[in-house]
Amino acid sequence: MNALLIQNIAAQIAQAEHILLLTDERIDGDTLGSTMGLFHTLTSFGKRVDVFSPKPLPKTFAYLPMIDVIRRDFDILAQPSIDLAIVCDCSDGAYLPSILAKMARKVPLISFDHHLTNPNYGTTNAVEPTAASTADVVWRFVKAAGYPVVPNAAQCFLTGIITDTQVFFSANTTNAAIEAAAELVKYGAKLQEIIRANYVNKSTNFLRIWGIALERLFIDSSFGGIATVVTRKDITDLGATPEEIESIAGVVSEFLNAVLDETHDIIVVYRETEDGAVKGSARARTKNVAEIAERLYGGGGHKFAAGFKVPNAQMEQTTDKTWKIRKT
Ligand SMILES: [Mn+2]
Repeated sequence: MNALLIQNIAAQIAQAEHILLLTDERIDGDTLGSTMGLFHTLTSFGKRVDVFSPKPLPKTFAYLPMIDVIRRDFDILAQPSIDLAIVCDCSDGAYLPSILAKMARKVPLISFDHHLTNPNYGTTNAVEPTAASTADVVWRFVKAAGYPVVPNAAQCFLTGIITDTQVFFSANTTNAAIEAAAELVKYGAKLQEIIRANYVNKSTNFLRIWGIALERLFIDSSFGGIATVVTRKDITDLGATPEEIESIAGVVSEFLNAVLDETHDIIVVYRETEDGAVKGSARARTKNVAEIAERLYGGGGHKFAAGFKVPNAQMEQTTDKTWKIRKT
């Protein structure tokens, strides 16, 4: 982010009377961490700020300070006093037109992001594709703008960095992210609390589902990779909570993508859902799984992280070690 852009954004914030912060619709630690970090920073010097999220928040993030200020009712959008909107970690802006249409008037939109594919939909765009997380983009802006740094903001920004790099484990980890993390700890962020909430602290049911998923790994010729299955029976047998079920496919596929040896480029996790469908979560290191998910099942997503849903379907074990989707 160059000095001119920093000045431009700081000037818009200085002039604003009432700021609306928006999370992405794909709720994760980075969109929540960068948004709430900005909330704590701006309110610390007296700015009037409201925060909107289009989706419910997982319990995992209950440790983020004042997370309850995030609201989902459209009433907050309609406040005529809002004169500036800021969105964090929203790669495509796809959900924004329907949200912005509910506002009392058209206001400038600042977008902080780190996705290479961001089409610069904001009126001002602070997009750094080389950054490991949006949180460290926002953090560098906060420092450069000379804003006060409160411990609550530090905790939120560090959450974005830690979750988007999987504790500096993933390939997108940068020196800048590691340096930012060290600074944020000095400003009062609690690294252990973030790791505990996001990476350990799993229920025994959750771990048993992991066990089943690991046991069932098979070669999946449809995706040309390795895959596993979580059935409805597994879930009812174990009495897992809806939140554990919702997160399992993403968590297992991220983990396997990280730990599998080089011979496996693609990993797919199939999960039977309550509504009688099969949902899939695919990850890859070099191949375009979004393209495969779209071709096979009309799915989509990012090149290395895609999903799909097949309605009226279940998983069928075809041989000892392989499974396929069967329409019901
Ligand atoms: Mn991110």
